[in-house]
Amino acid sequence: MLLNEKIKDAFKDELLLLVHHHADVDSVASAIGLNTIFENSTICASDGISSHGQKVASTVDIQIMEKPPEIWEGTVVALDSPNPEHCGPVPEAKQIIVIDHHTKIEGWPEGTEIIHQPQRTSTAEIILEVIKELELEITETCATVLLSGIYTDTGQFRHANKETFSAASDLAKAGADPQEVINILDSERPMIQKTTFLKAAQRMKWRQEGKWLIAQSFVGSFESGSARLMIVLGADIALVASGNKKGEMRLSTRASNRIVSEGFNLTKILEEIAEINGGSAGGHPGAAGYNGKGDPEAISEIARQKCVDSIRQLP
Ligand SMILES: [Mn+2]
Repeated sequence: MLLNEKIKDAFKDELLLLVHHHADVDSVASAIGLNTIFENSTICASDGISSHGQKVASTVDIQIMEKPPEIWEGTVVALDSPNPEHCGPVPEAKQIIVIDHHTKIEGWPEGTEIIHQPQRTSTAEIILEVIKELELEITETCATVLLSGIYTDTGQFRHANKETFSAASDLAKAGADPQEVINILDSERPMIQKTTFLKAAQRMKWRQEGKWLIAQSFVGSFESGSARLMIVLGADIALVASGNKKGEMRLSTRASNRIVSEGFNLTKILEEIAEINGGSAGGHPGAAGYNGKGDPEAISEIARQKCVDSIRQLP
């Protein structure tokens, strides 16, 4: 059972569904899934929604709050966000509930109820379980949106496990249409995204370390999509960094299934960067991100060196 009595009661209160910064499809889908079921809920995205997240949001008629209130007279539900920095500022509330599947959850205030299922391939799957346990009915829209969260977070089912397919099957039974999910998410990319991906490829440098290929590039936005595409091109590890004039930088990383299955873990590497440079890191062994301050090239280079060290320790 995922839910205790305290959590069940908290769901009866006014809900603020908080997605993480630059919210991805899984986070947005989890929020919309709950929003279709709980009338007394509001979705809040304090730092924007990714382009794919927006596509999913545009399939339903909802208002998304852009600035969280300082105090919320009810329950705050943080979705797909392993720490408060990822979705902050988090309002003061009667109860905070975190629902997440990232490897490591930390930094939440005392009294927070945490539903942590790192074996799950998406937060959307945990939302399905929560809805089932609360014995609420899943609408067709809810099912389709949750399926889009699973579809995206599993890299179109490439990282799926047995539980993923079982959840997807339940959603299909509840009326989710797989073709609709593909139509929503695989429509043509905006021009700015296409040109950014091509620039990422143009600026890419790669090196071989033993039997593994490490690629690095720099862009102004769309780091994670760029990193994912470098894996498609053949890299085993992709590091893509961006920075802004305020001195903030972001590093998005991806690793191939093959190197992850040998024990390589990007989250560990980015957590080491956070230890040296401050900022925050999080993710999964094959897909992780770092946000902090500093020179994107220098930080990316440190990460690359750490990847090399880690490769040398693989069996
Ligand atoms: Mn997720």
